[in-house]
This record gives sequence, C-alpha cells and structure tokens, in this order.
Amino acid sequence: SPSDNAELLHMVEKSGQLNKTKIAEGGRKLRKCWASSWLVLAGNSLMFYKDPKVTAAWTPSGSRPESSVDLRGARIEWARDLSSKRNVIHFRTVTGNEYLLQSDNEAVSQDWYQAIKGVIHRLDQE
Ligand code: I3P
Repeated sequence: SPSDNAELLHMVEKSGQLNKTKIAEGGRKLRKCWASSWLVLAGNSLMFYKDPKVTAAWTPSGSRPESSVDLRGARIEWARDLSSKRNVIHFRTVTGNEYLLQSDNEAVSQDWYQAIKGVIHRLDQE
C-alpha cells in the first residue's frame, strides 16, 4: 500500500561524491584513511555508499549503506588544523564519531556544509 511504501522511502536532500575519512569512534582517535565515498543526505541521516548506486530522488531504506550517521545533535564546522587538504568539513555525532569530508572544489564543499548544517538545525528545533 502507499503508506507501506512511505515507510520504506526517504526523501533525498542531496547526494554526491566526496572524499571522506573517519577520525574518531566514540571519542577515540582513529588513523586517517581517506577514500572517495558516495554520500546521501536523507531524513535524519547521512549515509555513505561505496559506489554511486543511489542517484534517484528517493532511496529505499533497504538499500544498505556502508555506514550511516544520525545527524540529530551533531556538530559541524570547517576543519582548520585537522588536515593539509583544503575545503575540509569536520563533523561530530553525539556518540563521538568524527568525520572529515573534503572536495578540491570549494563550491561542492560549501554546498555540502550548508546542506548538512541545515538538517542539523532543523533537528535541533524539533
Ligand atoms: C596520513 C595520510 C593522510 C594525512 C595524514 C597522514 O598518512 O597521508 O592523507 O592527512 O596526516 O598521517 P598515512 O597514509 O601513513 O596514514 P591529510 O591528507 O588530511 O593531511 P595527519 O597525520 O597529519 O593527519
């Protein structure tokens, strides 16, 4: 039924490719490992896929990302001293997982920064 479908679909706000590395897990520092990742921003989540499989406006919740983070209560800022790369976004979840996201294209990084920040702010107000 349509209502069943509604539960299985999340509206995609943004998707695209960025360089990504996780730098902390539960507050514990990790060794950087930069890799290209396909990001999907949908609902309360930022999902990471290996390949750009999910390109449509809607993604089924059954399409399992490699990993996914809950943006509720997350913090985002421009990384200053955390990388030698440029246009680096730093964000941290409430559980103390930290990621760096980067593109050599400044506009691409800016767009992602604004989109993720927008979702975090919306969730803050709920
Ligand atoms: C890291 C790798 C990263 C680099 C990081 C290095 O070395 O070169 O790209 O981060 O710098 O430690 P390895 O491959 O041996 O793990 P940036 O590219 O973000 O600068 P860091 O240790 O100064 O963070």
